[in-house]
Amino acid sequence: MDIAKIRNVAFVGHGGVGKTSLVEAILFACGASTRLGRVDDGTTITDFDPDEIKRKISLNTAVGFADHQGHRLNLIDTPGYGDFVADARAGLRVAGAAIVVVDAVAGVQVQTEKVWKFANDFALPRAIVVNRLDRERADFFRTLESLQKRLKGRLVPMHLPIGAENGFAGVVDLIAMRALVLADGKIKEAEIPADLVESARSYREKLTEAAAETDDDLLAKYLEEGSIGEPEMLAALRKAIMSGDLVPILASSATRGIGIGPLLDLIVKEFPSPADAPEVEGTEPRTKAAAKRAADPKAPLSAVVFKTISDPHVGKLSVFRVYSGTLRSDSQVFNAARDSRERIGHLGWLSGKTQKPVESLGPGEIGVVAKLKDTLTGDTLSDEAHPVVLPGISFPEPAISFAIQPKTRGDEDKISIALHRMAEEDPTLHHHYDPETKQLLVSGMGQLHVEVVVERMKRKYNVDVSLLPPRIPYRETVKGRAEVQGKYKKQTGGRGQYGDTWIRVEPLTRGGGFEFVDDIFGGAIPRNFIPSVEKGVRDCMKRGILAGYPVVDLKVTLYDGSYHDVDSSDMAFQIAASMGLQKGFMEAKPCLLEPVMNVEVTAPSEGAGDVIGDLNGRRGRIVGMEPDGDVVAVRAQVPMSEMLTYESSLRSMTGGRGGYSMEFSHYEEVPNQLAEKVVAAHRAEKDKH
Ligand SMILES: Nc1nc2c(ncn2[C@@H]2O[C@H](COP(=O)(O)OP(=O)(O)O)[C@@H](O)[C@H]2O)c(=O)[nH]1
Ligand SMILES: [Mg+2]
Repeated sequence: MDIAKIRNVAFVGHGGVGKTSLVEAILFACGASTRLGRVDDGTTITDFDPDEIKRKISLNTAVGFADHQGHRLNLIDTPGYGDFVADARAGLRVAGAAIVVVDAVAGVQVQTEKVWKFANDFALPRAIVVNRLDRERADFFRTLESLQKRLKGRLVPMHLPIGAENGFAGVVDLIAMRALVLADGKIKEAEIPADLVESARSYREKLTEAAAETDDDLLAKYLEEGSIGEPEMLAALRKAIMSGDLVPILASSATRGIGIGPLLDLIVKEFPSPADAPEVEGTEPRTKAAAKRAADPKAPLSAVVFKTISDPHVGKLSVFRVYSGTLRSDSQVFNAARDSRERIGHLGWLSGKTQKPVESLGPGEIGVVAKLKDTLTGDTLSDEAHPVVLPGISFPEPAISFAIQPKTRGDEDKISIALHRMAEEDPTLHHHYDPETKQLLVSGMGQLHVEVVVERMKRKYNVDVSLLPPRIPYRETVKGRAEVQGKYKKQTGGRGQYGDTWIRVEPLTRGGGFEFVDDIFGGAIPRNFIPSVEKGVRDCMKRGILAGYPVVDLKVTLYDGSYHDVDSSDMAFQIAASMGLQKGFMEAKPCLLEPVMNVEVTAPSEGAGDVIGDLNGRRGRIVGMEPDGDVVAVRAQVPMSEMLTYESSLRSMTGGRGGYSMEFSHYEEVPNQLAEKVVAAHRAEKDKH
């Protein structure tokens, strides 16, 4: 395949703006599909997953390919809903350009801003498509204003809409200065409608001006002569779009098929091919030296996996983009970061869930391969003789955790296999078993994300689970001192039991753990029973005394006791020590400790006051605040128990524009009133059993 004729384009934007519908319309227009699918019918090529069909939203990045005027278009359709938008980053990572889709009613939305930043991270050239122009209250010019105000860059219309709302019938192409109008179900070229001629001229002028502005010589000429020639203008425009200096704005209705042809023209004529991109830079894994790879089919291989699909029947599929060299079917490649040789079986081009077999894939191409054993999303495949690791793909840390419980006893193994597989295809899904709370915790980007995981687990792996809020891992400790006797004596028939201990219970500093001191003199307790005492104390601490949580930061000194020649035993001393500790603990001002989290919230600046007030209400302590443009990052320490419902509160406080992450910081004493509730809950639980 001719590298110069490949276009890898990612469609990104807020959820529900029509990305999937646009990709569908393009695939259909190019003849890559024989019928135009609809998101609402669950028949599109790129929303093929049953969960996507059920919810009518994209959850995964998917790829479709089409051939147009001798060009190969790889269209990367990405999700736009908050919980899933991280996958859009993966799609952008391998794209050569981005189409940022916005809704003509809603304008710039939360995720529009997010994907815009993602596209900045990869310095991608891009265009904006104002879609759904046929809807009621759709307004191209209001949307234009919202775009120019909220997104940074030189944003200029390349199209104007003809008609509005239900009367939206076509577009004026400001480059060719022609109209493309829908008539009898077909797009036809026409004269620019009389009432639009003036504004078309003025917007073409703006486009020319913007193009000239990106080139000093051209600008000088433009200012001097008042105009520039068409070929110069087109060349400057292309250069400016390719460099990202200028972002053209187009108009469309994906479902009516308006604006699709010009969008295709833009992709083919103005967007870069993989040959236009600079050499990719990575590292040589052994020497850690910088290594470059050119988009040359004869260069050593480098390819980046940007999506992993895991299916219980088909196995694992890895979707990748080749950067250099040629990947062939039935070959072996090297995953240097994991030090693993991978066998390449059959290669394919990917169109939604369908594969088209292909012998080899060259630079710039996107393809799929089955059954790589160690390779995960973000990994580089290379040639073992010339290994290289290209930059991976970063995914955000999970924001929310749930405990997961099987509905059927004995399903634990199936759950852990399912979670393992699902985490392979979804880098934002994390899980771990907490031995203390005895809960399996599943963490994700939000509630919807975790709910989708649960459904997928049922459908694909046939395990039914319920979600519970995670149990808070409280701790118990003391604030005071006590000296007590723990004595166990039993004499009923046969051999009796006798153990007698005197212990001192004291607090250690926070994080001090446990210290056992043997302070026995003169053989009050024989040496061989001292470890029994320590074991009795430790076991009791593990079980908890106040509310069933482990005891920490405690010093126990064994300083006296007595024994019986016949009746004393290991067991008797363990029991005596445990009885002593329970008594001493309760006398030494016991208290509960709770985990406190480091929380970082990002919110629009105008919402910062609400966010801080709310964190204070959650017993939080604000430790810092950093403005960053229109958003502000608030750092705080908040008890974990107050953060269980944070996601939905933050969403409603910030209109969905806020985000947060958290991690464990330290333990702190629980205020009295709350501690009483935890203790009471423990008693109630115990009484039930
Ligand atoms: N009226 C109208 N509806 C559209 C248009 N494009 C998409 N839709 C509808 O908007 C909804 C979301 O579209 P979808 O392609 O899934 O958006 P995505 O989330 O950005 O991929 C679906 O119900 C589509 O049928 C359009 O141009 N006009
Ligand atoms: Mg979609």
